[in-house]
Amino acid sequence: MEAVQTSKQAINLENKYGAHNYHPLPVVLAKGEGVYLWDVEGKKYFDFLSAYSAVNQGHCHPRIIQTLKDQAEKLTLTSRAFFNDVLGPYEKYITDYFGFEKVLPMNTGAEGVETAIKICRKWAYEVKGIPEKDAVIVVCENNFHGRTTTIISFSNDLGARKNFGPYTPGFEKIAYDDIDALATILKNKNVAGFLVEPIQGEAGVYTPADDYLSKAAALCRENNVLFIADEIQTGIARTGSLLAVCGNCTCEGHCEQQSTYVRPDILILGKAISGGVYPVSAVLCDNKIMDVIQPGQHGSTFGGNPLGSQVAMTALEVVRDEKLAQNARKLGEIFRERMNAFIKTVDLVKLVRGKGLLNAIVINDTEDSSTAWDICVALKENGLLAKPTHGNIIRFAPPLVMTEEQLHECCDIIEKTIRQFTA
Ligand code: IF1
Repeated sequence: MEAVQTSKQAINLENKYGAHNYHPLPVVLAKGEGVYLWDVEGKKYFDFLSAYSAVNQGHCHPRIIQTLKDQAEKLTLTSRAFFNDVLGPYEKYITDYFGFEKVLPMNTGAEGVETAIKICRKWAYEVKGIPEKDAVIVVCENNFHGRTTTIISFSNDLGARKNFGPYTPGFEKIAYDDIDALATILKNKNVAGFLVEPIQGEAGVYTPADDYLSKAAALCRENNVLFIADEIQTGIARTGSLLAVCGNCTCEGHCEQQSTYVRPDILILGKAISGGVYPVSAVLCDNKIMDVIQPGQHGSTFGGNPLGSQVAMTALEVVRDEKLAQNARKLGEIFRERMNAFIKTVDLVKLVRGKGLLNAIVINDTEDSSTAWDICVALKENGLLAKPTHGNIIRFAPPLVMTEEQLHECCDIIEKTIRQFTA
């Protein structure tokens, strides 16, 4: 294998031999540890993206890596044609951890969402009694749930869906954070489920009204519709509680008695469930829903493999042991306080919004301007890595293991960099 000696070499190889399905920031990373990343030339950066909230536990967390190494030397994959000695204990662990009766283990987030869609539809026909092929799943405008053909069928992001048709039918879109719109569409008795992000990440970190999720879940219950929470990006302590649907709870575990907890009928997890070390996703629900899936009706080669299952258990232990939800809550409040104070001093930034350590700033420029991108390139030069979501919005999502001192250092870098554009 040709090891790269320089960043330029790596970029050239990717340009020549790789599909151009991304436009990365011009930095080539070679090492990660905790909140830090190093490029090929040895320059050190703060990571303020966390691989889109997949490395909440920090890069190469020693406990997770050790688990990976130990299991990798024993057994990595059996397929589900046979049992293995890790999957059962993992399934018990994760269902206890999140308070559901069953889990269907998959690999990527999109597979988790596809799995939830299939379970919802099958439940609609076999339990709710909707006529076959008539099930409707309600989604929100500006959603992001992955990039498979069915999922982009209900996206309104042109870049994600153009020329990938014909599209999968059976989805209706409503405005996000609009309870009346949901109440109206639920008059359609063929609605089987409501698939929603507790905070819309890719759309630009849109946090809904405090009572949106609880009212939405209540409407779903009243209409015998499944409330499906996509916590692939907002889950695993990112927003300052174990799940974004936990509301303002700061416990490290999962507690149903918490007053603001909005229990989904189907919970979809991914990304940081494995600490960014191995692709693991999970779909959790109770028997009355999960039991519509019988042998031979759904699965995947790597789903529930012993390596990913072992890694996920350690990654979830780390969230609890290191109180990452509480740290995310505390640091998130400090971050937004500093950004709000800073925004008062510059015209270039309109606002900061977010929850826990999932935040974004909105640049005071047109959607199609390159300012947000240019700021991210300058941030890189100043030792901090972040990337715009859409147009003029920059997402800030550091690993949840960050210390208060490191956060202040990062805020100093962000403020200094943005001032370079206002001089
Ligand atoms: C990309 C961001 C995008 C997700 C939610 C499901 C998935 C994602 C709420 C699918 C994945 C990733 C995908 C990556 C960029 C990133 C992302 F919001 F996190 F920034 F695109 F919107 N549900 N999000 O956020 O999970 O199949 O990727 O494991 O595709 O560019 P996946």
